[in-house]
Amino acid sequence: MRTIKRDIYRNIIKIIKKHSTIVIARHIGPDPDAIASQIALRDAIRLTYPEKKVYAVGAGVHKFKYLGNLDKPDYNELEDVLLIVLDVPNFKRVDGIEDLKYKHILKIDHHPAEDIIGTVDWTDEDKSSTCEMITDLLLDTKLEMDTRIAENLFIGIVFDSDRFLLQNTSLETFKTVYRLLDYSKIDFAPLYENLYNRSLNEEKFRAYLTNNIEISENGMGFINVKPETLEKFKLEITAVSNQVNNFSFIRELICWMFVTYDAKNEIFKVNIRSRGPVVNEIASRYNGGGHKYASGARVKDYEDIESLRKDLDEACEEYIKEQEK
Ligand SMILES: [Mn+2]
Repeated sequence: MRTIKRDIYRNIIKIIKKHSTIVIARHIGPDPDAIASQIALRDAIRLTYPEKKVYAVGAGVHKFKYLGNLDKPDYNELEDVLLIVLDVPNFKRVDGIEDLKYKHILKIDHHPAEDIIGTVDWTDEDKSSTCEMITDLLLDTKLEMDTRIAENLFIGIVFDSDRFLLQNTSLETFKTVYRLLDYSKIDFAPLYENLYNRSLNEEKFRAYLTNNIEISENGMGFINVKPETLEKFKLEITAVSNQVNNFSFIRELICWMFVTYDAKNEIFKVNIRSRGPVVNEIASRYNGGGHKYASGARVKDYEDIESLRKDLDEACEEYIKEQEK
């Protein structure tokens, strides 16, 4: 295990060293793990190799501006590019690389592998977050880390593990965080402010979800949040995905799906969470995927929503039967 890890680090440093231009991308609809890992790795490479041109690309999200700025390079002027893909396993979900020509891919991700295969590929489903992986990489190689980088990595790990609450948290996660805090000496408690401060409207919206979620006799929760509801609460569509983890410890729920309509792309976005059956295989049948117990899907009509709902309900029913045995 140890030597495998050392090999991967050596290969990662080698491929970074070999390229003078590097573009770092991550998934569409980014969360703090995606953006923080991207910005932290960019800044670490810049710090270690000031002569390299390194860009973090993709659409910015106002809410996560505190993590740092993204770049908008002119792709026509770039040559011999190393594309680093973080926190995403499939090409169709990579943000902002449509017109980019690249030579090699370095992939670092904690999702189950899909169609992206890096020239150098570090995929580890046992990691809580991409930020956990980047933290290990920076601490165990010559790549440098400053306070800002350490803060971003801490935020990414805390977010993706939901404060070490989710099943993706491991002994390794705590070891990595211990090493990160010990090395950087960051003052971490104030960082929660950026991550968790929210408006009263968002809290009222959570109450709305609690009051309106429909729960089947198999413990399958369902709510379709209409655009007019979000309007009423003066919230963005992302408010729904922000709330989906908050339903984790409700006894009556085994699995739940939150539906929103993305008018811009004319598609329904579904957030799925489970504390029973594995759901990413089901999600993958509906243009989605993700982690075993935290997945998403994108579907085009009500028929597919109902069919997904039924599949998840059946998975819950089977799960209950299995538990009773
Ligand atoms: Mn992640």
